[in-house]
Amino acid sequence: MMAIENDVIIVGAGFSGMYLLKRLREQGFCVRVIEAGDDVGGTWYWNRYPGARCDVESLQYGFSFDEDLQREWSWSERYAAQPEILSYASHVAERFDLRKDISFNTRVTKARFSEQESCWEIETDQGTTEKTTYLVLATGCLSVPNDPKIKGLENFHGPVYHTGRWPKEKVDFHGKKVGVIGTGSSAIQSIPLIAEEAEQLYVFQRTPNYAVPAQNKPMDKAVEAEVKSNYKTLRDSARSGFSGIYIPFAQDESAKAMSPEERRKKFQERWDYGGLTFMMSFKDLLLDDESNAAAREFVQEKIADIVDDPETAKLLTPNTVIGCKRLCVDTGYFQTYNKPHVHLVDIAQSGIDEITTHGVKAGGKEYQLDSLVLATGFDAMTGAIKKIHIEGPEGTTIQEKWSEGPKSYLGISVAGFPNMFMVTGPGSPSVLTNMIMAIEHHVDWITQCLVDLRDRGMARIEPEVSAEENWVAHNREVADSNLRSTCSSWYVGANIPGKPRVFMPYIGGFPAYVEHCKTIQASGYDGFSIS
Ligand code: NA7
Repeated sequence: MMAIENDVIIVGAGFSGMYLLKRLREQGFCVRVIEAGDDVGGTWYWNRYPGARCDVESLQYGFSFDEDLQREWSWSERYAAQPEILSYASHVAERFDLRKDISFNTRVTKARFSEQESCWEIETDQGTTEKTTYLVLATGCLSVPNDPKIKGLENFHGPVYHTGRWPKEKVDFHGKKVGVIGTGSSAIQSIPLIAEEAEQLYVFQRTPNYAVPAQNKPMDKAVEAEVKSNYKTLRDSARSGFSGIYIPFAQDESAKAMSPEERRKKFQERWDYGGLTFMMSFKDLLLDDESNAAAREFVQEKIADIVDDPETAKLLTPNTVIGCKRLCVDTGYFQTYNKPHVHLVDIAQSGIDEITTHGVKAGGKEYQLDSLVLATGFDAMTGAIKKIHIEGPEGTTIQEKWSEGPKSYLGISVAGFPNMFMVTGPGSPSVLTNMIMAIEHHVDWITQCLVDLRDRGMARIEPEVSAEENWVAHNREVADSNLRSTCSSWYVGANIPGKPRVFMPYIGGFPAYVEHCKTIQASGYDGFSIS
């Protein structure tokens, strides 16, 4: 019988896997990370499309776990772009000597729990097999690209790029007729830059999205120095914020409590400030449709002001709840449609007819193209986990367990899958927060859990079915009271044909969630069975 070589195998070397490796290693665990890419960085490794940028401010996005690390690193912009974040990931890997424990270019294909040996048997696409006591899925929330099933796609004569799987080498669109399919965040970030190069750009839009300006700018050195003189204050404020983000404005009023003029003034202030804080203009924008309507009308008017052609402006204007689909943050997106070589093609009614060898056919008309960009998003939150054949001791797979939507306890663990943890899994605040805050919290919780088990001479932990059911019910209850659960977004799996519609992230707020996890840990793992 093969020995159990590892205490912990971590799948994924994005920010979750990297920090987890560091924490567990310093606690004396034998840890191996398995990563499909050829280097660290996760989301920021794969999403190299032009304009890819974080929509959380740089000073809040970096790791907080090491005082020297957060002081020594300098971000060049208010919102960091992908290349800089990837350099940061590389810097972290070097600083903590992480790469030596990471197997790159290796994808985990199968994980089976052996009851007999009480361990996970891991198989990879490189033909390797390893055993581990604990398995941690640090596979990311947006890591499996959604490849749309469009008739004829395989016949297209030119290169086809997916934003979530962008090549490392620079893609040059100069002199090219380019088609972009999709108008979500990735499209909204990339279109202005693709338009700078392309000879002609055709954007195929099924659903328009709201976007607010990032108001990105070079890092204000005075602000940076002030933050670094007392980083803890910023981090503490971020952790106490609903989304794990520090917002420099009070948000204690209802939009309905103000006159339309006062409301506009406040929206305008937030618009000028930039970024996702727009949705925090008032406390009830995602709780009350009337308040939400005030916010969306403001943005609708902005689109009409920015876009010269009234017909194009109308097509670009959503009329749904703002913030229901994740709000996009842009730099010059709507302005790009004022360029004569940028064309919006409305495919809302009947989608794309087919992709031909030389273009895209929609509404009976063929658009001749040299290159195609699929900005069609991800199989979010559950995609990467369900891609691995994960089999619990009873032979049940995660695919079967989650056939009606994900079920978890705290978004960290799953009943029927002992000694398996997820970082920012479905059922945790994850994508509704500053991911770094959520990752650090989960990693610290999981590390403490493994240390506690070791101290107690235990080696098996699994949530009880009743605790999981209660957590799932609580998730549903908070989601039902929030406007965010009311539309066809990737939060509910609506972007993937056939995916069960369940609001996947926990929307009760980051501080409440952290408190909950803390109580459970302090109680000796209430809701978990330990042996
Ligand atoms: P999104 O937000 O899921 O956007 C994907 C876009 O692609 C969206 O406009 C979709 O239209 C469109 N889409 C998807 N499939 C098709 C097909 N088959 N035909 C036409 N159009 C299609 O993904 P992003 O990568 O932009 O952003 C994901 C997150 O990453 C984002 O929220 C940030 O958190 C970062 P639809 O709306 O479904 O009609």
